[in-house]
Amino acid sequence: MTTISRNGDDAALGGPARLESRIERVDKSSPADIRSLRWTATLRTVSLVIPAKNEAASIRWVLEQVPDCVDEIILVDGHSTDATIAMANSCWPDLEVLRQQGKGKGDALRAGFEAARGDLIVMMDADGSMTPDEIPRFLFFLRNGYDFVKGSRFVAGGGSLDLTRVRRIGNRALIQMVNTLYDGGLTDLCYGFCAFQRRHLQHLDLTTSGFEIETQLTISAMRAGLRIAEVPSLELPRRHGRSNLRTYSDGTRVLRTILRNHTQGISGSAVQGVRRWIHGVAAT
Ligand SMILES: Nc1nc2c(ncn2[C@@H]2O[C@H](COP(=O)(O)OP(=O)(O)OP(=O)(O)O)[C@@H](O)[C@H]2O)c(=O)[nH]1
Ligand SMILES: [Mg+2]
Repeated sequence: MTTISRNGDDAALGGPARLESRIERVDKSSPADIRSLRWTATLRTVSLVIPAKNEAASIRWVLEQVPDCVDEIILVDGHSTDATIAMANSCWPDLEVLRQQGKGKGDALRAGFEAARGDLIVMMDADGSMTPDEIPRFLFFLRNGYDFVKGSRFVAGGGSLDLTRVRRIGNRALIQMVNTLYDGGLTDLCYGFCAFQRRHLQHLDLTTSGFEIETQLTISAMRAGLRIAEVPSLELPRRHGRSNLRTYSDGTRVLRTILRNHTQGISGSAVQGVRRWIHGVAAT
């Protein structure tokens, strides 16, 4: 379990103040203005969670483009040794910074989700590979009946200028596996631009610490019966610095996440049988 340390109290950060201001607006609306009251009530507040590890050179580019529809930004810093936090604080005054106690992108995201207060949570990377301009697309679906919205690089309108050939092949194989085992119709899997209704967080039952968190999120959403949408997203190359992803070991963790959770039907029994055989009877 991750412990969270916030850099200052809520009032000093001004984060909740922004959320409350919307609630106040609703309370003070005149009864005559019932239509606008209904409209405001359906807006719902938005938290943006950004995991960042040594992204000082990119974070300004990201934060400067965050659209007004975002009410709260939570940056989860992964023991950065550069000026990530200072740079982020300088360009978004209301920013909330969590200093991650554990390790890994998944651990960071779980800490950020726990701290988020918005009704809708959006997650995106800090390296400039995802464009905040796309956030309203995700929110549109969440505000129109969907529970979980995934960015996809492989639907019309999406794309990637970043994927290497090996990662593209690996991602495709893993998507195929998920679609077969979980009877899904996904077009993308290992991509960290997603959004969901915060009230479903408890059903997602997130436990992983590394890059496999995106896979666990998606599989958990499918198993929980959430209404899922995919929206086109363009992945750009990271703007500066080095990737934290290790293609083969992180790919293996994704594979294990897919197999660990598959327990349905004949193929589920077979997968769990093989897992028990490899790990001994104690496999869970
Ligand atoms: N807080 C935190 N953030 C992390 C950690 N590892 C990665 N991140 C962030 O998670 C996001 C995705 O990580 P990347 O290293 O860009 O991984 P990737 O996008 O698969 O790799 P590239 O395509 O090469 O950029 C970035 O914003 C990282 O800064 C971590 O251990 N802690
Ligand atoms: Mg990246």
